[in-house]
Amino acid sequence: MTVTILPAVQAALDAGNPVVALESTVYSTLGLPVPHNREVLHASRRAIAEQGATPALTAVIDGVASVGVDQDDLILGATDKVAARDLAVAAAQRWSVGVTTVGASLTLADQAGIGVFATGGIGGVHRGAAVTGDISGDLPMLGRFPIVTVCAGAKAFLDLPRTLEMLETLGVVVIGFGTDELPAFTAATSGLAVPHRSDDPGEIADILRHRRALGQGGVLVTVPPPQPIDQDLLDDAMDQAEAQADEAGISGPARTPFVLGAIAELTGGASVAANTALVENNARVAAQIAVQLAGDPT
Ligand code: PSU
Ligand code: MN
Repeated sequence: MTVTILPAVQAALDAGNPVVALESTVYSTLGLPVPHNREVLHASRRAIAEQGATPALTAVIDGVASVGVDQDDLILGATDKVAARDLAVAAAQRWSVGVTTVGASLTLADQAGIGVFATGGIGGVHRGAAVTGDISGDLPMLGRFPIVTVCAGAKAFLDLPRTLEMLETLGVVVIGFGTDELPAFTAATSGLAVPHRSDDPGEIADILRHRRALGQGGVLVTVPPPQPIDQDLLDDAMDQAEAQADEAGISGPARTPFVLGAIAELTGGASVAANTALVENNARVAAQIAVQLAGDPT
């Protein structure tokens, strides 16, 4: 499958300049409501550029896997979610617009030779996975590709202890950036310890260099959200949102967008404000790491 790279992104890669890949599901209405999705897409790009790096939004457009997309309106209104497992189908069937998950974006970023990727929260092991088997396809892709993924942990409506266990099994390095505890997406902490801590983007770039030399896969950098929401409000909303999803019989790839939407409604938009702030913040941290990766080892 061919991957098309935007000229500005290709030029940065050719020159050895820092590049940060971005997923696109979070910027579509599957991730965030209008108009917040547009605002945060612009803010993420700006945050990356301010650090001296080039943003590369990934998506499938007219069946072409693209690294560096500037047709924002297509992304913002998209409703077709493309996981890593869907990429080949989206290409063969020439889907008009497919927004990429973390796993699909990592796959495309690796094809393009990009070493740093930013998202909001990764997919993980869902609550009740022992019965439903619902474990995000993001996790094996994090283990597979030698890329630094910057996130705010995993969404707190997931089963976070099991998500950490699965990351351990898959051999993903999990790092707290400025924290000893795993952030829980819009919540400041999960009460779970992170296996490693690093507060230094240069050191994180070095960790990726060593991973590559060993032929090993991904590094997950978890950053506390800058505007966490009230824990009790969130806990109630999550429980209700999960119950609504069960009642409506929502499973598979539709589950995460459904639960995110329900939480946004139940928290009166508080979750959206927290979500947009952390997406932009993660883009900034990712750019700082990309700048270090483009330079010399520390
Ligand atoms: N974080 C958000 N909104 C999102 C997602 C993450 O704030 O929409 C998306 C990401 O693209 C992630 C995907 O890769 O949800 C995981 O979906 P699933 O649980 O179906 O694997
Ligand atoms: Mn799933």
